[in-house]
Amino acid sequence: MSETRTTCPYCGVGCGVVARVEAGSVTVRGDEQHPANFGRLCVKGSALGETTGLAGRLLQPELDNQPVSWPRALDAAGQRLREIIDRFGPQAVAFYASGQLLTEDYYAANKLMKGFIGAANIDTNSRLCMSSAVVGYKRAFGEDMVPCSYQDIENSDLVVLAGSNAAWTHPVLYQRLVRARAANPAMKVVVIDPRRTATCDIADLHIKLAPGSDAGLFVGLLNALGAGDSEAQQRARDWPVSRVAAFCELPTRVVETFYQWFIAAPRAITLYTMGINQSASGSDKCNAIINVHIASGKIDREGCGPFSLTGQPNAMGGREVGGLANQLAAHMNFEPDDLSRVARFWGTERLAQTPGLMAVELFDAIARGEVKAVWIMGTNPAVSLPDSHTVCQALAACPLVIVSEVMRDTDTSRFAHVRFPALGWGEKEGTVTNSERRISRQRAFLPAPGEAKPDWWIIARIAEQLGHGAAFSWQHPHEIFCEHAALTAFENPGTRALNLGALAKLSREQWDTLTPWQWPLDRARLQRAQMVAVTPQRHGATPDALYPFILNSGRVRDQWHTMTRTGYVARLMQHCDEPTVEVSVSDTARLGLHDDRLARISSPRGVMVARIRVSTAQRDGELFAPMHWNSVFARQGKVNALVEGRRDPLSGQPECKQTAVRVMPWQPGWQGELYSREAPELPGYVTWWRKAATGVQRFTLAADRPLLEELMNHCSARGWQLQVAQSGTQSNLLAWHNGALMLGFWSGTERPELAHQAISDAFDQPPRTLDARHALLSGQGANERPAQGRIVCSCFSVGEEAIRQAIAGGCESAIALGAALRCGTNCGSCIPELKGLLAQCQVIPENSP
Ligand SMILES: Nc1nc2c(c(=O)[nH]1)N[C@H]1C(S)=C(S)[C@@H](COP(=O)(O)OP(=O)(O)OC[C@H]3O[C@@H](n4cnc5c(=O)[nH]c(N)nc54)[C@H](O)[C@@H]3O)O[C@H]1N2
Ligand SMILES: Nc1nc2c(c(=O)[nH]1)N[C@H]1C(S)=C(S)[C@@H](COP(=O)(O)OP(=O)(O)OC[C@H]3O[C@@H](n4cnc5c(=O)[nH]c(N)nc54)[C@H](O)[C@@H]3O)O[C@H]1N2
Ligand code: SF4
Ligand SMILES: [Mo]
Repeated sequence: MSETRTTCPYCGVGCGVVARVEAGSVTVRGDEQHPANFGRLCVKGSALGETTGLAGRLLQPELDNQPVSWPRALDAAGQRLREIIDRFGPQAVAFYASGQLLTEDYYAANKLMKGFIGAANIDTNSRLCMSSAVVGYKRAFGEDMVPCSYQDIENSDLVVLAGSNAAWTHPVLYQRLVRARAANPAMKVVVIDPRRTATCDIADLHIKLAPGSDAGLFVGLLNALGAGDSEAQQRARDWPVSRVAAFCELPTRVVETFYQWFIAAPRAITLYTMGINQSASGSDKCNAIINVHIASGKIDREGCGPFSLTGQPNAMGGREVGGLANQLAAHMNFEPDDLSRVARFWGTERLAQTPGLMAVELFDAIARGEVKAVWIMGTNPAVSLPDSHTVCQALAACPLVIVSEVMRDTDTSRFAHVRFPALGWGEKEGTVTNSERRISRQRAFLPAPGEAKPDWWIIARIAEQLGHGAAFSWQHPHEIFCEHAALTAFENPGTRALNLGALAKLSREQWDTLTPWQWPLDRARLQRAQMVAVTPQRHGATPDALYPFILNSGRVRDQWHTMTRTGYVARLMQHCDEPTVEVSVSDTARLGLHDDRLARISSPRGVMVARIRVSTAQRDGELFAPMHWNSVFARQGKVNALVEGRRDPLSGQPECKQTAVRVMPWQPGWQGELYSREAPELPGYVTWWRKAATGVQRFTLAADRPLLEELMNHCSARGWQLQVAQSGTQSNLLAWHNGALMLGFWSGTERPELAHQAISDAFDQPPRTLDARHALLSGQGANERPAQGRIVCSCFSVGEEAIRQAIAGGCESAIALGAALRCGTNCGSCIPELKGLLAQCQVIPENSP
């Protein structure tokens, strides 16, 4: 048994984790000593142990879909890159990296691309995430400075969450807020979101504004804060409450209440994330928020400030090393002094002199054939970039696609000519920086599996192949960290706030034992902060008769991004196991949509199939779908197939939150469930969803043409014995081989109700009696527990049915439910849903203070 202190690889809260390896199995608990979480973890963090298995991992390099040795893969990749650089110049090469890489990996990638290949075409998925927030801070403070810490949230009088569903996306931080508010009854919480989300659970005011209209609300607040002679304040005078209310589609009293509270609060903090950043005018929205903090003096002191929460575990580290195409390194820019400084520090004559291509632009350049080689590391752009059909076409046509991945099969890796197996969480060593500028160590506690290597190592080997080995001769990530820290301190007499000089001389042992370290605030910069004049814009989606709805997209509680790790964990799929589309009650009635049935959503770019959730949380005319599903987990489940690539001209960040679409009911000819030892190839006419199950493959299916015959042929061809039952629209099939169950299929006009546990058990332990086999064929188990309904509490697997029964039995509060069933007593993320079940049909009035 051994214990290792490390950091959670999911969200930007950056919780400390203690990982324990015992007899080959990994369990985790929160690190009581870590200042981000003081021992707490959310459900994703608690399930980390379940993600460390090797199923689906890429464990050997691959070249043109064939496994090869490292020397062969590196040689081929190096040679192909060299050829392209020699013929077309460095601008024909690009890297697309990730806020999930460790700082050391990120630094190495940036150094190779900008410093030695000599083009700045390295951009990252952070472009889709917080690039508008970076522009906002730079314009206000002259540098990318996050001016708040988590403690400020606890010590504030007014906490405003704008475009953030923190209850699901920054759960441990949200729970800190829940506790702080309980301890301080005077504290108020305002949530600004067109949907009522779980985050609204503790809101004193939910501002359910029109999508994309946030700048109007904050510019109006700047006006309400009173006169001032800056350009920003003068422009804000055109925004009286009446105009704001009309622009944001809000009752005047809601706007007034918010303004009164903000003005009256001695301390106020605004937390903002994707509802603000993912906008064609996201940078302006960030500055509209920063402006009200500057104008009211609610900045640079405890409990105050504009706090952009970062999404990814190392989005901040990426910003520190200059991972975006329009930054240099260590918070330096493409300006003469900075260029010369970085070139001298790296000892290079090839440093890129101008900014490179930003994410969406980059894939456009690939599509046009201008970029001929792309190396993708730690991100899955075929799913996460808008307009994914165009992205896939670009990748399919690109002469050289290199992918560094932990998983073998992803939507993106399907296009790769070279696949490099990367070490994953728990296997690699390095640092990450969380939302509050705190640097923590990720430490290895598992052996390197197969031939997987750390990302920095792969980058350094390719640098060697390209003839730049001397500048990449590191033996260990500790050396990279110190080099990065030294660059931040190089010729920095206080001109750059990012100065990690204190860490530049850490010995290997000191780096190994580094405890969480927060870089200090630069007060001088905050005191010189500038307001930026903002003219509120509407979002750019243009609904019309053909595409009359606005589609919003974002996260669900228990999945992480493109599901490559969380999608295989049964516990994490209980809460939401298919892409859903949330539709308002009156829209469902108008369009003939029904809860739990299927719908097709389409835009001019593509189509998505999702299960309908009738929701009182949605505004009329608006839909919400998760961003997570992709071609590995569903057919037609990708929301980005619909999203356009409109983006902010300053930050390049795409407007993922608003797309004009239409939605139509889809009643398929049949729906079914398929269990199989190995995933069979499903014909193109079947729509399917992969479910996480242990020891067996499970799919939910729907189609207009029957599948039974094809499945029977599939089984017969393998010599399996068939057991078939057909009556009316129902057809069921079991296939056996040497007494073992190989495949089971159940279908009908509606989704069949099955004894799922008994079915997956039968793959392990085939039923002995004929009766039991017949029961199985009809989808029933001998002694199946009663259906639990949808799992609400993932930590203790408590289903909706049990909760409803407990409520019927007298539980009147979330606390009482917790005492009876344990639900909500671990991470607390499901408490909003418990309260929802308690409140049942009794809807909390929206927009009422
Ligand atoms: N469970 C889970 N947690 C995660 C992640 C994950 O994949 N899963 N990913 C992490 C990452 S990288 C990120 S960036 C963060 C994102 O964290 P969040 O930004 O909190 O998450 P989202 O669900 O993308 O969007 C937040 C909210 O913006 C709202 N919104 C949409 N349009 C508007 C608008 O015009 N105005 C306003 N005010 N709100 C609007 C949406 O309705 C949604 O509720 O989450 C991090 N945490
Ligand atoms: N419509 C819509 N689109 C969105 C969003 C939205 O709200 N709506 N949100 C956007 C945002 S904020 C974000 S951050 C992006 C996220 O989108 P992505 O970054 O594309 O999503 P991930 O699934 O996190 O991709 C990470 C990949 O890296 C792999 N990986 C994991 N660990 C390692 C490692 O150590 N090394 C290497 N080399 N690979 C590793 C994983 O298996 C996975 O394939 O999506 C964006 N796209
Ligand atoms: S809140 Fe974020 S960092 Fe903390 S355990 Fe959950 S996913 Fe991990
Ligand atoms: Mo993100």
